[in-house]
Amino acid sequence: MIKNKILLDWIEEINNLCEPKDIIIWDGSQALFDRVSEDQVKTGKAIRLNPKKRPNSLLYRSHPSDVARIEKRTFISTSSRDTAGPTNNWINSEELKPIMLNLYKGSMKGRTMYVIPFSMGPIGLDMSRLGVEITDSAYVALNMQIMTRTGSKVIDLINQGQDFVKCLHSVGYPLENGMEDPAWPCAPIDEKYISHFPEENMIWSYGSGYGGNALLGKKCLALRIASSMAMKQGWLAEHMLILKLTDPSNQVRYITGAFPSACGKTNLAMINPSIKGWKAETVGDDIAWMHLKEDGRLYAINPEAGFFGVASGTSEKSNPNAIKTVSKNTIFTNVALTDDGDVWWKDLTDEEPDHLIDWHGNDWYKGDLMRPDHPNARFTSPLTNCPTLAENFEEPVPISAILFGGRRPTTIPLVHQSFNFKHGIFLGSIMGSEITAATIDENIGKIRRDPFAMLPFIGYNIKDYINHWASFIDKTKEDLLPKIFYVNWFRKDESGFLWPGFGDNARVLKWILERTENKDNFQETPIGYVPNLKAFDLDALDISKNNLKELTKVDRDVWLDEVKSIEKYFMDLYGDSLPILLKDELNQLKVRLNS
Ligand code: GTP
Ligand code: SPV
Ligand code: MN
Repeated sequence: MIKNKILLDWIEEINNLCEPKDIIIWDGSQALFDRVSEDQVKTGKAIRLNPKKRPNSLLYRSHPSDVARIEKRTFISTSSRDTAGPTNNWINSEELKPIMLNLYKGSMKGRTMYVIPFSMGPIGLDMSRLGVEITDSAYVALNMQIMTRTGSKVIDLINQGQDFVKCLHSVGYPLENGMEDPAWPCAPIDEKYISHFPEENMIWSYGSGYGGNALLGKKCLALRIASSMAMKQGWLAEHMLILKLTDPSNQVRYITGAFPSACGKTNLAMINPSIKGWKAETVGDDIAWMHLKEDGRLYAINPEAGFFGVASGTSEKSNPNAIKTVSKNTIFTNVALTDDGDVWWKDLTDEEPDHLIDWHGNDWYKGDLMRPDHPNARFTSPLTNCPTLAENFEEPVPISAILFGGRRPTTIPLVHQSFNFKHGIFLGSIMGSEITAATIDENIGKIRRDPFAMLPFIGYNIKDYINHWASFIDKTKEDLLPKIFYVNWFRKDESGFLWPGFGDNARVLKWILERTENKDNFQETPIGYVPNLKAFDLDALDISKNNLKELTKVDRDVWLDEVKSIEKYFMDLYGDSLPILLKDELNQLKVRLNS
């Protein structure tokens, strides 16, 4: 039972503002989950998949305009533009609030309002943070149950006086008397707002029901609001996977990896190493919260309780552990439906089925030009479904290496190590990647810089973000900090990817862990240390000599062009406030390339 006055008052306030027909306090029980799921199926919002094929699983089809995060309608709202900085859309909070309050007025008419108390991170852990999402979307409630720890234990902590982030969400489709409810209600694009108020630790989302726009514990709280809290409190909230690696001598180490959306975090987090004697286990696939502990090392937790993963491309061949993870208790969004009540997406099987119902709900036949699934179709599954989940997945784990990466068809080698932590921050700051379908954008496929894979997720000024990363150098010993690497599984030539990727990425991980122990397995180049191929595990690897050479080559002319592009990027983004660290590192890179 909720006793906390702040929470009770807030529920009352939102009830009066949004005028829902009734209220459900989310208790996190399976019984409630089942009851709401059943109701969703009965009212035609969701399809229950064939329980013999996919037990306890649902399929949702979104509105065609509501298929991904929408960055141009995502705002950091504060009292001054400078706190949000150049990477965020900013609106003055005093200006935005009346606009949004007007939208929220009566916005839940005819709908149930769900009050969902949740914990990001294990309930009660000092590194965890609490939130309460009020939403009029059952889809959101069901997904939050999988993605976060919800229910009465969280209410107990709030009753004891623990702070929580107020997260308000409405699909923005009030049902005035007798109106029919569409399968996926949402508001037109210009009425959508995904707004963050870091000065008040508050989130207001309106008009979208999709993933990162609506499951407010995820990108909104665990990255945008948390990154701003982390800056003030001396920790890091990052868009990173967390992986546990055990080598043939049974030594256990942990790494994190920041790759932009749809660039391989879930895949690496569930890797089946192709090299003998190595074991990989999953801790997290999207977000890492990292704190320095008394021993001077950086420890990470996964604040989430589930996976919200990209379906497309996931197959028994590319990611068998994800295939097992989605075998039951899973919510699918925008995948295709098979004739026997199961799901299908591009590349799930080599052979396309003869007939499907596509993500719009229309017939689809083999050979049709339009694909039957959306490229950003997703699965929502509990962490505990994952066969490679580490048994200690709820403990903070010490990080030995941080990987940055992205989709770069040229220029960036398969892997290189930074000379030190400071240089590593520079590598994070210049990351770039092809834009993917994880966000609604006309420029899919074009390269954009995505520093630390956090471009759409830093909740404050990026210059302060860089300086915050730099502050860790003074807080502990360089030796104790994770070593920083830049990886690129996506180098291409005319015939496609140069590197086989997936399970073979373990070869790169092995090299990386050897580097953390200063093994002599490298060659020095102007951009950092790259593998010495004589000391790189090529055992039973099917790859041409030429591809390997290409993957580890650092071409000075190409890099001098890259430097020009970085200089322009830094100038456009930071202008006069380029952090000194970045200025220094760029100068040193130029010197090394010209010597
Ligand atoms: P978000 O959930 O959006 O943050 O994405 P993510 O970073 O977790 O990406 P994910 O692992 O879901 O991979 C996205 C796409 O990249 C999928 O289609 C994968 O098949 C593909 N992919 C992942 N790893 C590799 C790799 O090593 N090589 C190649 N060629 N493709 C990969
Ligand atoms: C991403 O886009 O990085 C995702 C999916 O993980 S979403 O939750 O929609 O942000
Ligand atoms: Mn992500």
